[in-house]
Amino acid sequence: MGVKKVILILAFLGFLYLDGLPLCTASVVHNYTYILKETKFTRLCSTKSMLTVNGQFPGPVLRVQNGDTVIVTVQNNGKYGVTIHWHGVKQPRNPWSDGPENITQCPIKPGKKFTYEVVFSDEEGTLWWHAHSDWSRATVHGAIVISPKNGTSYPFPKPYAEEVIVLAEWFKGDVKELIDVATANGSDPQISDAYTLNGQPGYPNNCSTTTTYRLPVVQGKTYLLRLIHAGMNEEMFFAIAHHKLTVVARDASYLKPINTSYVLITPGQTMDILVTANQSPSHYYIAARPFFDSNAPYDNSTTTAVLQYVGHYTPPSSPSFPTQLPNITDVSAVDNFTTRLRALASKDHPISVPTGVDERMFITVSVNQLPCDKTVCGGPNNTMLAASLNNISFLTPKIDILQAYYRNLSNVYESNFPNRPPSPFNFTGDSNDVFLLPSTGTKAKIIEYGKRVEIVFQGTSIENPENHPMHLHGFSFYLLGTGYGNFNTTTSPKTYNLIDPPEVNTFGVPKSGWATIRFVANNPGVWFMHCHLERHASWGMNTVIIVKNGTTSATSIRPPPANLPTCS
Ligand SMILES: *[C@@H]1O[C@H](CO)[C@@H](O)[C@H](O)[C@H]1NC(C)=O
Ligand SMILES: *[C@@H]1O[C@H](CO)[C@@H](O)[C@H](O)[C@H]1NC(C)=O
Ligand SMILES: *[C@@H]1O[C@H](CO)[C@@H](O)[C@H](O)[C@H]1NC(C)=O
Ligand SMILES: *[C@@H]1O[C@H](CO)[C@@H](O)[C@H](O)[C@H]1NC(C)=O
Ligand SMILES: *[C@@H]1O[C@H](CO)[C@@H](O)[C@H](O)[C@H]1NC(C)=O
Ligand SMILES: *[C@@H]1O[C@H](CO)[C@@H](O)[C@H](O)[C@H]1NC(C)=O
Ligand SMILES: *[C@@H]1O[C@H](CO)[C@@H](O)[C@H](O)[C@H]1NC(C)=O
Ligand SMILES: *[C@@H]1O[C@H](CO)[C@@H](O)[C@H](O)[C@H]1NC(C)=O
Ligand SMILES: *[C@@H]1O[C@H](CO)[C@@H](O)[C@H](O)[C@H]1NC(C)=O
Ligand SMILES: *[C@@H]1O[C@H](CO)[C@@H](O)[C@H](O)[C@H]1NC(C)=O
Ligand SMILES: *[C@@H]1O[C@H](CO)[C@@H](O)[C@H](O)[C@H]1NC(C)=O
Ligand SMILES: *[C@@H]1O[C@H](CO)[C@@H](O)[C@H](O)[C@H]1NC(C)=O
Ligand SMILES: [Cu+2]
Repeated sequence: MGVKKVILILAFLGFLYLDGLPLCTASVVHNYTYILKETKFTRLCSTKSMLTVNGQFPGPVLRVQNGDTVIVTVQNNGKYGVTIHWHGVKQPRNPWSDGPENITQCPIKPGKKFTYEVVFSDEEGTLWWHAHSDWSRATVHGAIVISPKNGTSYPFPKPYAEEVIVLAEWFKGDVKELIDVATANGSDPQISDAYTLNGQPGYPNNCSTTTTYRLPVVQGKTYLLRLIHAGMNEEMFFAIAHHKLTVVARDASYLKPINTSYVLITPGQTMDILVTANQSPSHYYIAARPFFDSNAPYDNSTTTAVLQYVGHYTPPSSPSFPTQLPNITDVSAVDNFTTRLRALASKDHPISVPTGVDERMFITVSVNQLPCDKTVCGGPNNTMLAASLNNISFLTPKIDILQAYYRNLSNVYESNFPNRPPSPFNFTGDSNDVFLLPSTGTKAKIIEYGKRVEIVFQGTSIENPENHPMHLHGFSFYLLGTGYGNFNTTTSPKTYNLIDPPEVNTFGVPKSGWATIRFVANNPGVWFMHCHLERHASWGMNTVIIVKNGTTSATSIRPPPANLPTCS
């Protein structure tokens, strides 16, 4: 997982002198070059060509310090148009470099390039980058490591070493073909053939035992694992045999340390985890397997790596497996972990939860069916599977919404995404026939700059209830609470954590339950909001939040960069 750092320069050589002491106000700019290209990889005994960045899977690691800026020139030498998203980077005033296809830019066409300016502000910990076009992120993704600023340190003892761990999903076939076929047919897409940990399926997958990823550790030392879930369609449990984990950050925001024997991570999320090599020198399996609790098809396999103590000893013929790794349908294991998350909320890492609310939204999150647009479709009862927010299944436009908004183009999107579903119903009851059929459209929600926004996401039992990891670009936000059943405006808010809620960018809306987030709309721009299960995003479980300019240039969208990809 080598870093392909091309050049490192100081951007501003502005030093302030105060009583003769130089106060460094410099911000550092890093230049990276990403070449998108088809590369051959062999996994599970078969070889395929797939889209990669710089020929690597997972892709290169972006390494920055808190507050830096990264210039990434993406040259597309692949076969189709692609965009790149910097997941969890807020990009203040700079939606132009956010990435989602036809939301903030049109795709970078084969043979063309585009230069992203990735602006870090207060993020610290681990994030990741990934392609944001169709399902190309399956193979085009990598870590972003954000270290503390000079003169500051982690809010925990400095680990001896750190390691990035990327979970992903391996499809033997061509990912673009399989999603194109499923989309045209309205059917469930094919499931993956294995999960990978740092690019390797590991034992017990076929042809994987000798190539298993190995993490060498020195007995007595503490390691910082930067865990990223880059997988497509399933949440996952993760554990290490005989070792305790201490979770210290999520989505590049610090937590009160959580001691646990396993974690649950959804696609899109990142977690910083301390692990001390305090067992007898041996080999131990690191393992991840899905959490899945619905009728949809899913990959039920397990991926492993080996935590391998250095030194002279006789290794076991087979490393021990983490018996504490919860079973696939263990909902209580999910809740026991996710409800423990609390922001660190210290003097050095303060939080500021909005106490009031100016804009209140209630958004239902549903899987639906649309009528078949041909003779035979692959969805249930000859329909096409769909998904919606507030009963609107999102249609991706052919011109990016950011450009349409900035240049005032009509007929690209509508500004009427509603604050409520069309009519109330028993969301988590027997409602299958009520809102099975959604409406379709490209509707955005417009929010005034500076408003305090609260969104309650309500899972429904339409078609196929399951847990939905929702993600909003351009922000991190406070997760105030979650619960099962219908959100109750009287009783549910009484359970909110307004003291130290975790600050996140992706959170699970429990199956047939609700989740509430709060944030200040202080980042002008066009920001995609969607389920991070890729099949639901493909079916339309998306919308767009447009935050208007404030009253000053410092609170307004920056001018567009040169050479934005053209739409056609
Ligand atoms: C932080 O320290 C590194 C290494 O000395 C230096 O290259 C970098 O410019 C410093 N960053 C800032 C913002 O001063
Ligand atoms: C880094 O990239 C920026 C933007 O493309 C460019 O202006 C600058 O010259 C590059 N720096 C170096 C040292 O190449
Ligand atoms: C390994 O391959 C065999 C033969 O194709 C297959 O039956 C088996 O399910 C595979 N095992 C795994 C773990 O994928
Ligand atoms: C995984 O799913 C396959 C196919 O549905 C099934 O045959 C197998 O028993 C399942 N394995 C586990 C461990 O649940
Ligand atoms: C998983 O299920 C199996 C079989 O029901 C059980 O023996 C095992 O204890 C369970 N594991 C956990 C971690 O709950
Ligand atoms: C979850 O926590 C409850 C209460 O502490 C406990 O009874 C249950 O066994 C836990 N479940 C798992 C899977 O750890
Ligand atoms: C679409 O789904 C139908 C019904 O399941 C099936 O007969 C047909 O083969 C599918 N077509 C494709 C291209 O997958
Ligand atoms: C298919 O249609 C029948 C009859 O309307 C209905 O009873 C059944 O629930 C439907 N199945 C699904 C999966 O929607
Ligand atoms: C909604 O449906 C659930 C599940 O069927 C039921 O338990 C609950 O009582 C219903 N709520 C209302 C208000 O009808
Ligand atoms: C909300 O909870 C209160 C108190 O339990 C109950 O009286 C009320 O009926 C609930 N509201 C709805 C819409 O279910
Ligand atoms: C927002 O402010 C910028 C900078 O002043 C300006 O160029 C732009 O036209 C304004 N309006 C929109 C919709 O971005
Ligand atoms: C995005 O727009 C381009 C035209 O600029 C179009 O070719 C492409 O299919 C669109 N992407 C999606 C996902 O609709
Ligand atoms: Cu979803």
